[in-house]
Parts: sequence; structure tokens; C-alpha cells
Amino acid sequence: MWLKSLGVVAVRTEIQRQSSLRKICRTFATQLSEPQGPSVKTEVPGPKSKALLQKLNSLQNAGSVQLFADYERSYGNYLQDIDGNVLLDIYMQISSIPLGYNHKEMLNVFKNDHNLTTLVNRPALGVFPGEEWPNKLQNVLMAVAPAGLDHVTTMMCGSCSNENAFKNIFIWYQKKQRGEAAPFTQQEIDSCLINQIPGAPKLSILSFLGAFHGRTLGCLSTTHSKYIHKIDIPSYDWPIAPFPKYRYPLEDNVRENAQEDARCLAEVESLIELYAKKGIPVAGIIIEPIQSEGGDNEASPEFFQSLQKIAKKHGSALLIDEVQTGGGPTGKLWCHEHFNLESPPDVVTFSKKMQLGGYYHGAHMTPSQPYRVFNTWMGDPGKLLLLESILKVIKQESLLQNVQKAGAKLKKGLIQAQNDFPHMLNSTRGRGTFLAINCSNTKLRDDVVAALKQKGILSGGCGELGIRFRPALIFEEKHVDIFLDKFNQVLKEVK
Ligand code: PSZ
Repeated sequence: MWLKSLGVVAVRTEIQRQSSLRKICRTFATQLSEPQGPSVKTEVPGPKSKALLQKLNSLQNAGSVQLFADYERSYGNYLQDIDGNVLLDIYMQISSIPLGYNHKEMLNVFKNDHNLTTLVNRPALGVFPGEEWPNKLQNVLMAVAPAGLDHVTTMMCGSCSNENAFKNIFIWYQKKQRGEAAPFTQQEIDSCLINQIPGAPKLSILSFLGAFHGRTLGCLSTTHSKYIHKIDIPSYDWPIAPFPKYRYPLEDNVRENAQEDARCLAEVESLIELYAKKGIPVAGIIIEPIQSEGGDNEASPEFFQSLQKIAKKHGSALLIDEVQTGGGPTGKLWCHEHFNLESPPDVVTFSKKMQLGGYYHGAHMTPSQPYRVFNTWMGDPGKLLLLESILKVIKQESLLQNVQKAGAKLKKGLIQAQNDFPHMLNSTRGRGTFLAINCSNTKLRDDVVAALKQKGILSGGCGELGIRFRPALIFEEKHVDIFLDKFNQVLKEVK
């Protein structure tokens, strides 16, 4: 009896302690305002981060960790680390934070008890969705669907979105071969269970050199950006076409770049023919609107228009991977909207800034039977609530226009820097704030990114030579000024 009541008191005290802690955190985060600029007090990573890194390394390989963040003290465009350094973040968790840190509207989402219930009771969406799910899909995700794509499948991350989208494409392709209404044969049913034809058919997805589509096993066969992602892992024999490599500035190299488009497209077509002859037909083509991890390589709208024509001609689906480009950073919600395609792509995958993974697709890409594309969670209604608040802010605060304005100023500043330091910088490129600039060699790039960090700018590299810009949609012209000031200081200092 005594023990029991003591237990109750202890639990009650703990609940009280946690609830007052929660109150402190809540008032704290909502009272924060954006710093005027970066401030660096220690080396980055500082002593506290280094000590924690040692701890984490004893549990796993934490070699990729740069610093430990204090997410309660981070705000807007600024990330604060646990050593008290305040960094202007133009990398934003690998391009996945749309409204910066601790945005009030996002914090408010789970102060509502109804929404909190949605977060806590994460359902197996494919079997027991909540009453609100169909309307939320309609009103949130479908409200921003690329034109012409009226179906959506939700998932958890970018890799599992691409991975499952490949399955939709294979299912669609085989349905065409078999005939719309034809049932599976017994031979197909038996052979698929032991990975044999005809149930497990030989089909392929064509991808491009330099592409990044994720690290899961199927996706990895379409990822070609760095060897460290792939080495020791078995791959499918799937075709890999060259992605255009442009000369800059684009306006001075129109003829050469058009020839480069034609060279790559001819290669796509001959690979499709070759793989058909090899008995591994190309069911789908996957491509990023701007190759991101592979070095921010862009291709022209005409390239994408022709690619879509080739895909149609050969009966292959076109999957546009908008995992990194989607959600606004190019100045449009979807980067492929810049391309004026004659019809919608067959599939568009998303994740990162959209909070939950998934893909938009046409009705033809929906399997006829349930359970063919399925897993436990199939997305997360809690993340959809966050997306709802994000899309509201994007609209209310005209953030796509903000991206266009800040992006134009940043691009101008980068071109100026490239003109001032021509031996160090070249090839400024990109759309909106989704920009990149190349350094003349990899060591210089790494030195610039490291020196920027010591001056309070958190940026990222991409490919061999690129520095990429992936700020939040709330990155404004005043932040561009701060960045350019530090960038120019670094360029004068590095050798
Ligand atoms: O090193 C890595 O694993 C990284 S660094 C950045 C990414 C992955 N980006 C993820 C990504 C992407 O940029 C594109 C165009 N497609 C798919 C993916 C995979 O998304 P996640 O990481 O959510 O699985």
C-alpha cells in the first residue's frame, strides 16, 4: 500500500516535471526570433560536439556527422550548434526544411489535441486509415499535384518512393504485355516465388550517369553519383545513359549544348533498342529535373521534351524524381513545370520538403489488385498535417515569389564572384535558390566549404567540384547579402 502510493507520487512528480519542461520548451521556441547574422565562438565542430561525436562513434560509424545541433535554439534560417555557434544554414538538412527552424505555424500544429492524436496513433494506412485521410489527401497533397496527375501513393522517404514507383511501372508494363483483363497464369504465380521468369520478368529502368535516386537495392541500380554508395552491393543489369554536360554560360554555348542534348538522347534511344534485343526491355526511365547529388547538372527543357517523346515511342514510362527539387526551391512547386512537357510525366516522386514521401501518378499506374504496392505505414498522417501548415505559409507569404527574388539576387552575386575570381570559380547555374557554382578543383571546393563554416555559413558540396545552395524558402535578399559578404571574404583568404 505504502509502496504503491509512493509509486503514484513519483509518477505524478515526473509528469509534473515533464509538463513544466514542455512548457519551458514551448515558450522558448515560440519566443525565439531570427538572429541578425551568424556568430561563431569556437571551432566548428566545437568541444561539446567533439565529445558527443566520440560517444556516438562508440555506437555506430558517425564519420558523416558535422556537428550536434541545438534544435530548441535554432530559428528561421539559422542553425545553432550545442557549442553556441550560430550558422546561417543554406543547406537545410540536405534541402529538406522548407520554412526554416521552429516555424510558429508548424509548432502550432501539434498544440491541437486532435492533431496530437493523429501523430500519436500512427496507423497502418493501407488497412486502417482514419476518417480524415481521404479528404486530407485530396485537400493537401492533391491541391499541389503536378497538372494532369490525379492519383497519389504515399510512402516514408525518397528512396522508398522511387523503389515502389519502379514496382508500379513494372506492374503497368506487364499488364500491357499480358492484356488489360488477362489473369495471371499458374506458371507466373509459381515462378515469381522462386525469382524466375515468367513471373519475375526481365525488365529494366533506364537511368543517367551522375544520377542519385536513393540507396535501397533497386534504387541503387539507378544511382551513379559516388562509388562509396555502391561498392560491394550487387546491381541489376539496367541501362545507363549519359546526362548532358553543358558549357557555361549557357547563352554563349547554345549550339554546343544543343549538340550535347542530341548526343545523350541518341544514346538513350540506342540503349532502349539494345536492351530490348537483350531481352531486358526498358519499362521506365528515371531522371532528376536537375541532377543534385551528382553535381547540380541541369538539362534543357528541350532535352526533357524529347526524352518524353522517346519514352512514349518505345512504350516506357517516364518517372521524374522531384525528391530534392520538389516543394518550391526552383521558384515553382515542381521543377518539371519549367519544362513545358507536352503531357504529364507518368510518375513524379517526392519527399524532403514535402515531409512525407510518395508519388503522383496517372490512373494507368494504379495496380488493379490491392497489396501489390503496400507496407506497414505507407506514409504518415502526422507529416501530412505539417505539410498542410507549410503549404498554407507558402501561399500566405508568397514564398515562391520570395525564392525567385532571393534566387535572382544570389545568382547575380555568384556570377559577380565568378567574374572577380575566374581562376577559382565557374559554371554558376540553377533555378530559383536551387543554385550551384563550381570551384576549379575538388580541394579548393572542400576548402571553401570548410572556411565558410568557420565564418558561420553552413553550405554543402555536390559532385566533384560544386558548392550547392539549398536554403529554406524563407531565405531572403538580406540573407543573400550576408552570404555573399562571407563568401567574398573566404575567396580572398583561401589559396
Ligand atoms: O547520401 C545520401 O544518401 C543522400 S544525400 C542527399 C540525398 C541522399 N538525397 C536524397 C534523394 C534525392 O536527392 C533524389 C533526387 N532522389 C532520391 C533521394 C533519396 O531520398 P531519401 O534520402 O529520402 O531516401
